[in-house]
Amino acid sequence: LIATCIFVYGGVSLAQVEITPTRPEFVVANAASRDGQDLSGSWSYSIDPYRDGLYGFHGSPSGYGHQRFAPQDVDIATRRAPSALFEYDMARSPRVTLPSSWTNHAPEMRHYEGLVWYSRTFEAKKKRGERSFIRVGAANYTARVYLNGELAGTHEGGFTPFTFEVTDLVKSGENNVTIGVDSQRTDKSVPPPVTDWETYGGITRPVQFITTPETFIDDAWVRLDPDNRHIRVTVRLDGPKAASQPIQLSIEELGIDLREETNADGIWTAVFPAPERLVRWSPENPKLYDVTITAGEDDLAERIGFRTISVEGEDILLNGKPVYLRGISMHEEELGRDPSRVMTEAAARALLTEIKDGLNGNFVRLAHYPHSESTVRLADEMGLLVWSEIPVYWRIDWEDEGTLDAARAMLAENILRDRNRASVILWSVANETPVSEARNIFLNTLIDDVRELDDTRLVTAALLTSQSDQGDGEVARVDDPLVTSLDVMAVNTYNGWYGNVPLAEVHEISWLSDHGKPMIFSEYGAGAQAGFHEVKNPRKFTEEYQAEYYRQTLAMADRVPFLRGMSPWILKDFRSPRRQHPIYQQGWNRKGLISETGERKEAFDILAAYYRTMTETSD
Ligand code: GCB
Repeated sequence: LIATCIFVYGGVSLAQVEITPTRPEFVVANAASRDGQDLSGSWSYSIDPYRDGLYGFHGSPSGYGHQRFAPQDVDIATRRAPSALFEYDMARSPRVTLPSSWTNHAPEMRHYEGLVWYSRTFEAKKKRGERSFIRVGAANYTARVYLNGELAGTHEGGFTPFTFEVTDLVKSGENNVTIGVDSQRTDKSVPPPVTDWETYGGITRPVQFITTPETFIDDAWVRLDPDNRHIRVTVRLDGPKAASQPIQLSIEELGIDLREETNADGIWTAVFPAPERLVRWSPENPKLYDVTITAGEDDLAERIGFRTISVEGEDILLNGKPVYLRGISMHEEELGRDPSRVMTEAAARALLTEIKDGLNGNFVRLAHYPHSESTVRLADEMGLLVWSEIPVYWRIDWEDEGTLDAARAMLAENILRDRNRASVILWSVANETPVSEARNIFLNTLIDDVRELDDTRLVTAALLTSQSDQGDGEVARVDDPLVTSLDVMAVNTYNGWYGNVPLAEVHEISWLSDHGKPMIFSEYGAGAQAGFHEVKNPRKFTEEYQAEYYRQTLAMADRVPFLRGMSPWILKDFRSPRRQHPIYQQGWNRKGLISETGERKEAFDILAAYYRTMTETSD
């Protein structure tokens, strides 16, 4: 299936872009359910701003390096050889609880961008015929994983999981795992160094030591076919006995029990009629079924919802019926004055409940990068439709092959992790990227990847629009050439906050599109400091200004004939180093409808009432 094509632009033949998506070596579907150990907990850490652990003097090889020794060895070595020189000692370094970003390990690490070493030990017992892996849920931005001093693998990308096999490195007894995490990005990274959110370097999701049988179910995808009448299954085994292996799929509640065999590549695909009594998953009834797959010595349990999502003309259809996306955007940042991007299930539940019950929403945009798997699983369970995106944000190096490879890898890791989640309806490939030929090629490659990895969902990207007043009032046009490749047009629009249109006139803006596709407002928003009020002639950052901004924008939205949903910016105030107004911002982007501690601002009720009316009229 490997096809290549040559893109030529600006007179230069840029590169051969491989069409086959960059798949991770291991998917490890439902990794949290795997045997092994959760290595969350106490780790020692040491900062390494000059990357001495990687390179020695004048860039020579690293010598001992932080990763070479188990924590206790440094002390033992210097006792034995008093002249030995170590300028770190992981055993006596401070300890922190992982997962966590290092923003709050110590005050001086608040804005640290660079390398940090983490180390801990764990006990293991080697068994014949068993494989072992280290899996990291997310480490921002690059990571190097060592087991017992040996490099197990490296990874780029701060928001998607990665798994390295350590079967040959692990030993019975005590093992040392050391992870070097480097948050520094360059102009070739995804995202680039400048964004509008806190970097949160560190290991922000669980680290697991996983054991599996020699041949195991690496990937299993069970979904309702877009025809709404069949269930499709794709399972991939990994290991020496992957080929021609008996395999079984059961969904007891539906009386489904299939037994077949994998093909010569260890893959099993099946299509069978969906039973009459299959209940379709929806926000109103987020029905999940227990699905079990068994192959040889391995089995995998999943909870899966079945639904279709499609587009017909300017409508988005959920299970064949038009749906309006009553949403909001959110960052992965928990409530509280000192967040560290560790989204526990409870923390995610607190935020998603504000959307579902507080705002009467049915949709969340998980911006601007893949959020944790447990958040998406919670959306499945609670009944919230999800927009999932990768951090192709603002100014990416569109012409760099390494950058494209990094983005493609993130996309594949994200889709393969979450394509069993009924809640996810939209894969987004970019946010607010300036139009150019090179950018279009880059993003179209990603769009092709999505369609190859998952043909059951919609593709979108958050775009910018052009806007002008040629005597007939302000008119906004969706004229980004990327629209032709997308299923759903999404635009970010900030009239009344950024730009020159006076707030009082925002409701008069007209929208034009001749694409015949549905559009959603992927962002609009205004900042307000919770508790800052000015009733008469309110200025920016008052709750009243933000509330009026919502009134105006919603009145504008009512006049857009092809608008099928929105995810305003944003549920909660979030940390952003760009936002340093000493009174109103103090390092926080204040466009939240709730403050960082959960206080609702006036605009919250305006959006909640708007969405409530929509549910009443659609019932
Ligand atoms: C945007 C960006 C978002 C920013 C927001 C803002 O258009 O997509 O990441 O945080 O504007 O607040 O300016």
